[in-house]
Amino acid sequence: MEKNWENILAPYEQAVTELKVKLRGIRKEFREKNEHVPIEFVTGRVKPVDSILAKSKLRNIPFDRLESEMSDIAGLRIMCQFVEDIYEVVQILRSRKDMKVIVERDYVTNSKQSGYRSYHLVIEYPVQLVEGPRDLLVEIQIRTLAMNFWATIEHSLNYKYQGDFPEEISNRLIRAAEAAYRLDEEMSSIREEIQEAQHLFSHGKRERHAA
Ligand code: 0O2
Repeated sequence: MEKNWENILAPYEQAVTELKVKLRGIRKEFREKNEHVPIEFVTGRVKPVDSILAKSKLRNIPFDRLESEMSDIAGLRIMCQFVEDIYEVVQILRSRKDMKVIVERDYVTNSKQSGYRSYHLVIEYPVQLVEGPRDLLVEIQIRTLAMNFWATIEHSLNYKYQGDFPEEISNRLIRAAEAAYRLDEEMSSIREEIQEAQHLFSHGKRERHAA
């Protein structure tokens, strides 16, 4: 029988929409308190049906176990300026009462062989449906802007080469990952200077607005 994917994915759409609002809310709270904002921007998506099917085939996940075994049908991405912000965001999410962190993978400290770096959380998030509450798995990836730049480029190249990169490209990607790592380190080392400048800039902007 043909599956009604729109109905199946509707709760996941709801989870992504709600979490985007909540995560952007954290950003707003920090800004209003005039403190350094650890979140630069947030994106979210529900995995397209063809990707769900491809992944379930690859991992041998039967349809009736999708909900419990595919943790990234709903996915959020949080981009930060500094590596330190990533850990602050993780701490904030761990302490929230409206979600429960059930898996943590720190690919920031332990990068993948590809050079990929990012902090992954899988959370259990309750959506309120007409028939009652339902706990859904949601994957949250937290990374710096430099890590995001690298992962986005690598992801598109991966799409082209299906993971089978020519050696030249592979080597360049490794070098690019190292450069992104060094960029994060440099930015962290002048973090206080940058934050002070940003504080002065946003303060000035607010005063100009008020005038
Ligand atoms: P897409 O298109 O981003 O959705 P899981 O896949 O979560 O069940 P696994 O493999 O242990 O289990 O998860 P992992 O490695 O913690 O996270 C998988 C996701 O992380 C990927 O999702 C990517 O979004 C991202 N990711 C992991 N490794 C790499 C990498 O080497 N390069 C890039 N660009 N992204 C990576 P999907 O489902 O593969 O794809």
